[in-house]
Amino acid sequence: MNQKAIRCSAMRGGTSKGLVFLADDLPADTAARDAVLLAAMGSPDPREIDGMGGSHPLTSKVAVVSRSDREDADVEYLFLQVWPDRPEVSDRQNCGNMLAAVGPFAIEEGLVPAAGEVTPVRIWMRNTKTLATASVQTPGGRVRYDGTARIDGVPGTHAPVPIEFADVAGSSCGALLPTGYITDVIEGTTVTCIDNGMPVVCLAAADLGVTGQESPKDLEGNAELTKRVEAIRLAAGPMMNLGDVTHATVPKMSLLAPPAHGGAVSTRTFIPHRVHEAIGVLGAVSVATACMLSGSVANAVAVLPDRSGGAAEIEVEHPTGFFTVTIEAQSSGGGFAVTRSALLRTARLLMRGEVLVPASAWDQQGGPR
Ligand code: NQM
Repeated sequence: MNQKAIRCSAMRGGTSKGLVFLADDLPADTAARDAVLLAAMGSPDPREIDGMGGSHPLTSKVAVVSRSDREDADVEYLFLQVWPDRPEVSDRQNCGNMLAAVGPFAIEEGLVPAAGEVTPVRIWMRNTKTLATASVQTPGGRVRYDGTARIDGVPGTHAPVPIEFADVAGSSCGALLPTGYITDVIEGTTVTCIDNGMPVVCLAAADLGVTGQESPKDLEGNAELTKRVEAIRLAAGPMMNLGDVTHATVPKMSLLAPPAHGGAVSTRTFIPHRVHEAIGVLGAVSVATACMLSGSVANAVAVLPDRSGGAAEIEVEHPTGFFTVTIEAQSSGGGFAVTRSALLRTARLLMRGEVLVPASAWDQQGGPR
């Protein structure tokens, strides 16, 4: 046989799309696994024409799911970013959009039994060693995908998948403010480096000579801007405890401006070379948190909602609409701690079956178990 068939599902999670595998269906060896995933996606090739990838980082994603032995989790989720145009697979970031697909997948695959109208799935996110709980609609014991929830960046309405994070501060960088400061000056630009689930460098769009309302295409086509943003990113990496980030997909670079559509802040986010058509989930959580932090670059441009209780609903504007993040934070004695973040996603099972890779991809690197 010159092709190898591997069980998997294709799923949309939030505003992203990718393949979802059971860990046992992939090679245990990392190099062998990555070779298989590159072949499955058709990378390296900007069009990913010989595979399932969608030729953009947002549609070239992989989730690997397994049962968890942890007391506080039902399943484990490893996110892998397959670069469309480079033969690289990275586990150096998490993805809150594909996370939305993990709960439904876990129930579909029998890893978690449906429990009434709504089944909470506790997910250990292996990339960042943090926990999330996704609430999946399961009337009659089956995952429900249709519904009335709308998220910007996805046409139509679907069943809601609310997601809660207890504590994701310092998930990749070790601290909410990894440099130890609320602002730093990097390459002559004042920035706020923050990690509340995703390492993000917040920059004022105006400081970079743009309005922050440009389209992703226009920003990607601005050679002077992209060069400057990348220079700041490469310098920020070691300062954020991420080491050399030349080949990493973090930190994300979020250009911020005052809100233009009644939200709290306007964003255009380099992830890190393409500009997001919306904004990543945990990227939005980090930006929303920065908005609440007095003295930050984000706080300076944000228009914050009134906060009666502890929670704030921060409406993050992005190129295709809004992303609402609920943040509960406590400030005391000069300190600032986020106690809870919550948001809404939707997800949909698109295909279930087998992905076929050339046998040579499966057999190389010593082959699977
Ligand atoms: O920040 C894109 C996405 C993401 C990541 C990216 C994400 C997150 O939209 O949690 O969801 O920033 O690489 O899928």
